[in-house]
Amino acid sequence: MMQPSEKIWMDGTFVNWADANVHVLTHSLHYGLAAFEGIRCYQGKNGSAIFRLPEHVDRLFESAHIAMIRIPYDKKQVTEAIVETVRVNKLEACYIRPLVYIGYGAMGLYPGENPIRVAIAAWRWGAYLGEEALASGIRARVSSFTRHHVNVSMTRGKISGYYVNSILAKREVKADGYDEAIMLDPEGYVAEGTGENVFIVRRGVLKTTPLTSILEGITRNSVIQLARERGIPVAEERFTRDEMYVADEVFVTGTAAELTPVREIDNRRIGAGKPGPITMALQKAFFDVVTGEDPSHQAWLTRV
Ligand code: PPE
Repeated sequence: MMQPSEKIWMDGTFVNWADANVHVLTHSLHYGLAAFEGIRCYQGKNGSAIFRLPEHVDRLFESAHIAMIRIPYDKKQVTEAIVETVRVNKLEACYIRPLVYIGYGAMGLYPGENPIRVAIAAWRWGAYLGEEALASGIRARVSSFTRHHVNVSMTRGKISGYYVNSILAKREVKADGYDEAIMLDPEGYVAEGTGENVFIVRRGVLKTTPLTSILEGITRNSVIQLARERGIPVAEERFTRDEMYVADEVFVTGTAAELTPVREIDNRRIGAGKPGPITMALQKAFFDVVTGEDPSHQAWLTRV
């Protein structure tokens, strides 16, 4: 169970957590066309700061644009509402979930003039895959479900309905005792995790899936930059499941998952079976930046 906070921003006003309800005939609830974000706020040495807020707001608007949903606020208003949501809930570190959805009005697939509604919630959310996962790595399995074909779902959009695919994949691997699923694209190349991008390290080169059939992860972008700054060569290239098996290191990135090492895939040990040196160096670099220990990326932090 999640830990409730006090208030949720809904369509311009704060309502009590327990009263943040919608009509059961809300269009998005039935058909899944909605856009959302996942953002983290970290407590650091100079107070709390939201990580890469402008990039998350941009992506929310891009997702809505792809979905042909017109957000009835501008970026400045949404940005201010997100900061305000963290403040009114007096949260030092939290996960923030903005959601843009099609409200109650007409039913049927054509949403017509149904109102577009916006909600922003924030709550305390610790390590997504567990503290142990961050330290020692997870056991993953390649899913029997295929990630979206680019002309089935437009994966540049973080669109609610797309996550049906992720939930099915996640349930399948959890039922079999694994921590996370890795999905292949329709051609059989590695795409992404259910809620993470995938990286491999082989012979000193960091490789990650190109942005053709995956979500354009903001953590992915941050980790690529941190790696390049440390002189680690980065290639955005397709790779296969067996290339993961023989990689020296594998890790996944996401706002929720942060930078989580992968120690086993499809019952094959990855590298030494524990988080490798490049993975751990990048994980430390990431946490140092988000908490302000490393002041070199102040521009990524929005003070609350
Ligand atoms: N791929 C997918 C499919 C995905 O959902 C996420 C984020 C990423 C990659 C990484 O993107 P970014 O967060 O910008 O680095 N998944 C969000 C939802 C997780 C959830 O369970 O809800 C997240 O991490 O917030």
